[in-house]
Amino acid sequence: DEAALAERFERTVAAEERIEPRDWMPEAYRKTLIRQIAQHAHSEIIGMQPEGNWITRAPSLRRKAILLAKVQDEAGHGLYLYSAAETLGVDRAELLDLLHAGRQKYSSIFNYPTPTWADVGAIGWLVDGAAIVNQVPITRCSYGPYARAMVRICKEESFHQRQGFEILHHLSSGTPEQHAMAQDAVDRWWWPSLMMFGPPDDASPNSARSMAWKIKRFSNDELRQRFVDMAVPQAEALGLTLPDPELRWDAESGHYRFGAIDWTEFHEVLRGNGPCNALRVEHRVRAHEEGAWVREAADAYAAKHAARAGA
Ligand code: FAQ
Repeated sequence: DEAALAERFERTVAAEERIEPRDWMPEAYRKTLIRQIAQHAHSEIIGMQPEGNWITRAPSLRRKAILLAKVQDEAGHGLYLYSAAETLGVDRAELLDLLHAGRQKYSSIFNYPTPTWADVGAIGWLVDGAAIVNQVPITRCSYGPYARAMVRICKEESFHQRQGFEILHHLSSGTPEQHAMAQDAVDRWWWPSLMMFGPPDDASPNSARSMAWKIKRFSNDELRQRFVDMAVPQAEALGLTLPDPELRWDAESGHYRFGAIDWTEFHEVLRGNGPCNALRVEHRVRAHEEGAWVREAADAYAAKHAARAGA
């Protein structure tokens, strides 16, 4: 009966074992996972756009090959994640419809523009850096398919982060114009990267339950702090500064203290009013419509095979 199943679920989670697709799970657990995994998948595929903007204009063949591979990796991450969501009983097509209708979210970070080549470096260093800090703990998520997808994704993200760091290092130690371009990109991406971790703990409605279910292992603020502590020495190694006059080492806590985040900006971006929200969704919907013939061809092919097998 339901009470026994619920007890078994609680025991499995408490014992650090995994919940698998065929196991009983509370409806709210399933809904939370679908929400988070879908949002994560949407972020991966919308996240292809800001950097995709530079594929045709990368400054050398080598840079272009690396960037192409990175953007393809993001498409692959999207696919793993949609597949993980499908194990919970939803259809990828359904999730895409919700994204296109603005009824499911994707990460706020991908609503900012990429006007210069240095933005590709800043995204790799800061955005992939933040993604790693957030996602490594998800390799221990209580839901098996999501946890396993994260293992491979994190390996690829750490290559992405290093390529971003290397682009910025190259620019930072180049001509004064190149150095200024790198600094400008870091100035624009720093605060939005801190917002990727989500609202502060006391304004995060989902955290308590997701932590009790071991979907989330650390709070939004804990992970944000971990990211700042990692980024500050890396910025020093790059010879770049972070745009926060209040940033300082606090020996007592063993952490860097940082200034106040502009949560009004975060909420505006979530409401669809960021600099590129409309552009990102329009582009995604257009790509989906232009790809309709591929889906139709695949369906026709599958139907033909099924008919032949039945004959
Ligand atoms: N943007 O109660 P909480 C990548 C929403 S990395 C937009 O704290 P939760 C790699 C949140 O959904 C980016 N919305 O929520 C890459 C909730 O709304 P809802 C993707 C945000 O879930 C790199 C509401 O605010 N990574 O793609 C954001 O417990 C380079 C209240 O928030 C992931 O998705 C935000 N930043 O914690 C690709 C990681 N923050 O749904 C290309 C997995 C919060 O109730 C290029 N996700 N919201 O309407 C998570 O770890 C969690 O979902 C959090 C939010 C931490 C994002």
